[in-house]
Amino acid sequence: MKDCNDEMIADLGQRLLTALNGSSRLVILTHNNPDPDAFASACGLAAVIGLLDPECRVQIAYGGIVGRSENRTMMRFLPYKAVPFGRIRGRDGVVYALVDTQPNAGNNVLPKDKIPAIVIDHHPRKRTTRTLLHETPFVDIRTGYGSCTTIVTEYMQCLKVPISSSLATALVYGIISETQHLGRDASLQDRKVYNELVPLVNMRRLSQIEFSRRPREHFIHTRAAVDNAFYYRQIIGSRLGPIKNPDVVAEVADFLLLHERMSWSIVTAFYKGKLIISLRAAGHRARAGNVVRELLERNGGTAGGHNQVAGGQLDCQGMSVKEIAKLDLSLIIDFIRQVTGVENVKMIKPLVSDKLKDPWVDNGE
Ligand SMILES: [Mn+2]
Repeated sequence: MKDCNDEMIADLGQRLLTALNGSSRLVILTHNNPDPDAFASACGLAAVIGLLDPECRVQIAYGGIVGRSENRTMMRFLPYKAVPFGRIRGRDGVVYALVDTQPNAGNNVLPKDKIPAIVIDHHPRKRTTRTLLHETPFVDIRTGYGSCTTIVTEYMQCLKVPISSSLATALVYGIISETQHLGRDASLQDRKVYNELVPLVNMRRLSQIEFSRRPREHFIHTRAAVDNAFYYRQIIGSRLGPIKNPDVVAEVADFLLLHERMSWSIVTAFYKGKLIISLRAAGHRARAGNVVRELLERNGGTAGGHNQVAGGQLDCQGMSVKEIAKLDLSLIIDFIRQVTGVENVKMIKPLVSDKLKDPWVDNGE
């Protein structure tokens, strides 16, 4: 249990209540295309607010879609319902909390004219988020934490919020999916919280979530990703071209990094007018977040991440398909150059195909 003295508890509860400022409605927003860490953090915060101010109506909402099978299964079993933001009606008088994201980070649907009441996150602050964070009454950003869920769980422990089995299951899945069972970007705090939650978990349910059954599309995506997979020295990657499910990008990046000889994976795809990029690194000190920021910010994109997990996006509005395809390939080459130091990157080799397909010419859909 996190060491909490009475003063700290009173202070944390009071600070959260002060941030809410007596509002009767709170919408907890996750980042777009929410992942388990985002859902679990949102549920944990909902439980905290539920105890601090039972009068306050709390809703959980997100932008984008939930595409990954594990995340869809998880969502079915969450102790609180999470809905697309468009379904939140009557937004007057609503205050907002952001979890696993920050105002103006480019990956959430917080209305442009709103300053959130609460921000809880474990991603580094960005230039774009600083001003709004300054005006946010409650900000807790701990970049040393492997998961945002861990921060919120510590609140529950401090404030003695009861943790049901379904909540514990969500929290543990949030932590283990974000950190690959505490092996990736995890801290001592993540591990401590995990150990305390595990006895409460419904293991059968957790297993159902982690090994969720998949639709046929999953196998189609996997096939396309492998067909398009390339490598250059210790870098593996795949360009997916236009896709319908943005979660596939991160999923494929994780999958490709399973290759025993590779230390980096990069996956790109095009979704809703944006080129999205996912990076994974095998090394604990890879600084993938910095690498992707350097890669994308010089092209006007937004990016962020941790040591081993990172991602970002580039707006392609007004560009032709040909230009986007060219940008897509040049990002890959830039990345390879950045990581290997090779100035003149000549050829990326297909991993299993005879010849690499151009996902922009023929993406099989
Ligand atoms: Mn997270």
